[in-house]
Amino acid sequence: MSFGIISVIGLGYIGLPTAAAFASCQKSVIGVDVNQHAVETINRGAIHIVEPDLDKVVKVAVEGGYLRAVTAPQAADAFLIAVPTPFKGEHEPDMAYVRSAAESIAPVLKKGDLIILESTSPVGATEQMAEWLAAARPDLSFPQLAGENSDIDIAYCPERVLPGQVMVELIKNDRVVGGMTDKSSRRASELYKIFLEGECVITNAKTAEMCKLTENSFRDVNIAFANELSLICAEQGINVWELISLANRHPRVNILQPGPGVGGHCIAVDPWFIVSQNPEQSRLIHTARLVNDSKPRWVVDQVKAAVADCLTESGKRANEVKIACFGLAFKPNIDDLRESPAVHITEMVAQWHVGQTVAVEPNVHELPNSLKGLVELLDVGQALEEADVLLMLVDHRQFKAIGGDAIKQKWVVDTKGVWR
Ligand code: SAJ
Repeated sequence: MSFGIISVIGLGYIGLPTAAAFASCQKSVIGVDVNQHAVETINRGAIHIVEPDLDKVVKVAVEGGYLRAVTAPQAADAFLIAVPTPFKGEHEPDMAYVRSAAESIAPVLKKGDLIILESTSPVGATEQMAEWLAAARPDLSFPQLAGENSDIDIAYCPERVLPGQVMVELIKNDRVVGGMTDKSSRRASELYKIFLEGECVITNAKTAEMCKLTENSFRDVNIAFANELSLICAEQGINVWELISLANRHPRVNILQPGPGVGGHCIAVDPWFIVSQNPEQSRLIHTARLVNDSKPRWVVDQVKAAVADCLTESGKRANEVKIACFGLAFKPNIDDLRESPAVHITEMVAQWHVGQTVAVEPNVHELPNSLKGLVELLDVGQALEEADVLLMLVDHRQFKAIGGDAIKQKWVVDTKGVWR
């Protein structure tokens, strides 16, 4: 059965690009989001998030009449759920948004519909979602009881696009499709093939759920290795970046880069889903999380040591020392400050330091709430001119372009090895 209308629930960093990708293939797409501002913005042909090239695709899709946004679900032939799955309490996954998305589409479901969960989820989430749907619609049959003959098909298909490159990776990356039945998998693959150039690789729902968690945990563990090396190298007086580039010349070694910590809403979150479901078995994954989460505090200690040296050597009083923090985003060349270690470190530094702390972030015009009234936002030139201590937190292209001779300061804490 073909898909006349496709509905995407959740129009954020994943849902909106996905909706736009279907619409740009001349499919009729209904985007649903509880955020009225997002819905109005999209219906004007504009976007409420920052992602290269997304604005153009959304504009064309809306103006062509293929994409429209609404605040409450309407009937469709396929529903893709792309809502957040944060953690709560002791790092347990919070499935409240998925539940409420599932319950919101239940009233408009009809025989023959396909539902795909894309949100990063703990193992078993797709079955759990199917249970919520079945409870809401006892008149329809679902795969957990009716198997291949169910009225509704359900699959899990995780997104795996890299923020900053979403519009390319969405089309090119392979997709893992985990249907609750073979029919569900086949239909989900058929749906993605509308815009996908990568391959659809079919498995079951549980394996697909674990696959997504595995990908991000793999990256977290590897970043933790680099971050741990940076601590060891600091003790040993070895330049960690030189060390890594040398070690990476070995044909089977490929170490990632240390930094101020791991941020964003994926890598710092998803490994906890594995840990919370398998606390006994996931010792390495758990430790990697702790290593990465402890890095910001270590960076702050480095800043305290640099300020102490500055006081001794310059003869200034602490309140006369100005610290400039370069970068607030959670990674280079984006404006996303969510779960950013750079924001957290800047806040800790500013709270500790009695003198002035300033931040430089070329990708934003306004400080996040946690820094308002605490630090001042300066441009690169001013910060280099006025600061006594420099703290490099995010290797944005503008900061990498600063030549070594432009840095006159003696006291530099460089968490990205950019100004070495
Ligand atoms: N980081 C380092 N050192 C590195 C690489 C990254 O410290 O060598 C830090 C970054 O600065 C950042 C954090 O890790 O703070 C995460 O950045 P990232 O670029 O590794 O990943 P995300 O969070 O932008 O996107 C990840 C991707 N997952 C993988 O590469 C396995 C993406 O493909 C996923 O779709 C996304 O998570 C997601 O939504 O789950």
